[in-house]
Amino acid sequence: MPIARLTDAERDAALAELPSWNLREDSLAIETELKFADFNEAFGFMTRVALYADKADHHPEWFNVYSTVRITLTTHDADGLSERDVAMARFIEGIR
Ligand code: H2B
Repeated sequence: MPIARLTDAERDAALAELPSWNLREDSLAIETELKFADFNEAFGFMTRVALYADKADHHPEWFNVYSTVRITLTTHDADGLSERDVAMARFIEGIR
């Protein structure tokens, strides 16, 4: 199901409130990197994000090595960024 892509102004306004997130070079995704004390902390965090993703039907692209988690958010159904990516990034900011 298609969902609206953010306008450049909406995207920039959202990013201004998300200082830990960077716009990917192609402007179609936002990215962040998180460091935890150890794997237990990292995977606990990932579990909380996974439960959110399942409920919201919106899923992160992510990469984990031990205590590091890298996350890319984009909306495939929008071919770019949507409000769903912003909502997920805000959720992540609340628990990181
Ligand atoms: N996650 C992300 N990141 N983007 C999507 O477009 C998307 C998704 N679409 N999770 C959902 C699932 C869609 O494939 C299902 C059918 O609702």
